[in-house]
Formats: sequence, C-alpha cells, structure tokens
Amino acid sequence: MIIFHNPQHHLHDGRQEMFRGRLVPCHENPSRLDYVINELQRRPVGPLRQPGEPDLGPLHRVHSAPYLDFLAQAWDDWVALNPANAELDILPSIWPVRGFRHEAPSTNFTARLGRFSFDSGSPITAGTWTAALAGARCAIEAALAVSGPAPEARAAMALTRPPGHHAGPDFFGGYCFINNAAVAAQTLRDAGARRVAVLDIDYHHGNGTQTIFYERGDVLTVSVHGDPRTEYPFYLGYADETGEGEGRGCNLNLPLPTGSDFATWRAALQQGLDAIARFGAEALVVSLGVDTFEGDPISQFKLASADYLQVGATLAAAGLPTVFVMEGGYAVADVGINVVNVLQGFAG
Ligand code: Q9C
Ligand code: ZN
Repeated sequence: MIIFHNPQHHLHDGRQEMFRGRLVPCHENPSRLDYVINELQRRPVGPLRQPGEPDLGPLHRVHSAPYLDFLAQAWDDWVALNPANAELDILPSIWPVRGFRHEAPSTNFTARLGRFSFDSGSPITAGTWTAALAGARCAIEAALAVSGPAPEARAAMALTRPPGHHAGPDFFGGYCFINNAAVAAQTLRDAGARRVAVLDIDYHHGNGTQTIFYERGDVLTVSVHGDPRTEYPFYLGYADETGEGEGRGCNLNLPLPTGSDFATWRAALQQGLDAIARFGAEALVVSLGVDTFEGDPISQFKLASADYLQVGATLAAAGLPTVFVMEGGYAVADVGINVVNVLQGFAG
C-alpha cells in the first residue's frame, strides 16, 4: 500500500460553517489528517509519499472548466471586493433554485458563488484551491501506482483533505471542492482499466460522484449511506436512482436507516461488492469516510473501531487493484485509528 499524502492540506482551514442555525467551528479541520499521519507513523502500512506533478487531464475530465476557473480565482476575487475580506472565509448565501436561471450571466461574486455551490457549510479560505489541487495530485498518483501492465502496487491511497465526494461537475458543498474519487476513477480509466467501480462507504451519500458518472456506462458508482429521507445531503441518494442513458444500471444506492449497526452495514457493503463483481470492474476506488463510526459527532451509524479491520479485509477480498480516497470522519481523535484499521485489515 503506497500512501500519497497531501503536504498542503493544512492550507484549507475554514473558520466556521453554518450548522443547525449557527456558525460553528468547522468539523472538517486539519487535525483530522494529522491524526491519520500520526497513526500511520505508529502502525506503518506502506511508504508515505508526497505527490509529484502528474498530468491533470483526469481532473479536467470530471469537472467543468468554468467551475475550476472559479475555484482557482475565488479567493483573489473575494479579497479584491474588499481588502478586509482577507480575514473572513467565503460562504455562499444564495442559490439558483427552481425557477431561477442557472446560467444567468450575473458577474456579481456572491451570485457566481451560489451558482457553483449547494450549501453553507463549506467555506472557501485563502488556501482552499492550493490544498484541493494538491489532493487531486494525490488521487492521480495513487491511481497511477496501481495501473498499467506492471503496477507498482496492488493498492494505494490518496490521503488528503478537503474531502471530495460531495463535489459535482460544477459545484462544491459538504466540505468538498474537487472530487478526488472521481479524479482517481477517471485516471484508472485513462490508464487502461475498461470498467471501474467507485464504492463510497462514507456515512453520507456520494452525490457528487454519482452525478459526475450518472450517464456513463464505464464507471459503476455504489454508495452505502444514511437514508437521505433524514440524512444529508437529503436531495439525492435514494435507491431508485440507477443511472441514465449509457449509465443505466450503473448507479447503486444502498441507503440505511439512522442508527444502523455493523451487521446491517456489512450486509449492504457485501451487496455493493457483489454488484461490483457482476459489473466486471477491473479496478476499484473506495471513498473512505469513517464518519460511520459510533462516536462521530454528525452521523448516526454504530461502527466500532475494531469493525474497520473487517471492513478492510472484506474490501481486499474483492481482489481488485484498489485506490482508497480519504473522505469524511469527524470524531477527530479516532479518525487515525479507524482509517489505519481499514488499511491494516486490507493488507491482512
Ligand atoms: N450547512 C463529508 O463527510 N453538514 N461531508 C451540514 C450544512 C454537512 C459531510 C452542513 C455534512 C457534510 C465529506
Ligand atoms: Zn460524510
């Protein structure tokens, strides 16, 4: 297992998110990844590397150019509005819902911000773009490491934040800006895997990944998550979303009730892995969120730390070249233990 960690992740450091009616300190903070690195130093599962400067083609094949341009420029645009903005995070507060014009030619910064986002929980900070872009490099490098006729490794990880699975072709939200799992899947495709599966085991539905691949038949997207009837992101993630056009039958949602325990969750995981085997995937991307943990402050499943060893072993049994991509998990002091348990269980 080769681990590509993002040396610039700490540059994304939001102050506050809108949460249950007030601004609170961001759940998605730099200490999360520091805990994983510390645990990996205690229990190594393979070499820790920094990403190089791979070709960014796959990034541009899963996100739109106007969106990436917006993200790259957002901080400078924000500070140009008022130098005092340099001390404040960027948070959207208006969105073009039904009846508004999504493609309205508004040049106003707040208007463009709403056009490219879907919630008020995901601040853009001075270093967000730099951190997110370095994360995409980790995803590409991890995918390349398991690709080709003589792959360097059977498994690799993009150990990065901000996370990615809520980010769509042209929108950010859910603490996510660049969809690293989609970038990894696209990289695997470009490197020769004919069919790729993304298995999302974060507590929350991977709406961004689903949307990016919804009309594609070459990438199967599977997500096991809290039922969107009650859980974020609410407006996507239902079982009847199965893909469209070429992608018909290539999306599988496995929503589970709030409070689900490991036995229930593990059965859904196996159902997802069975679908991946039937699809004939030649490579696997795992969106690895550990907010399924019983101690997570914003989620409602009941997995215990020891369960993650079994999760890793179950994923390894799929027998595919595998890229892990770091997603959520907010019980920060336990994130390292839980993530490394998955990797250790996978390594066997
Ligand atoms: N104002 C991930 O686990 N919470 N994202 C509500 C809205 C959002 C979780 C905030 C939870 C997002 C990657
Ligand atoms: Zn999550």
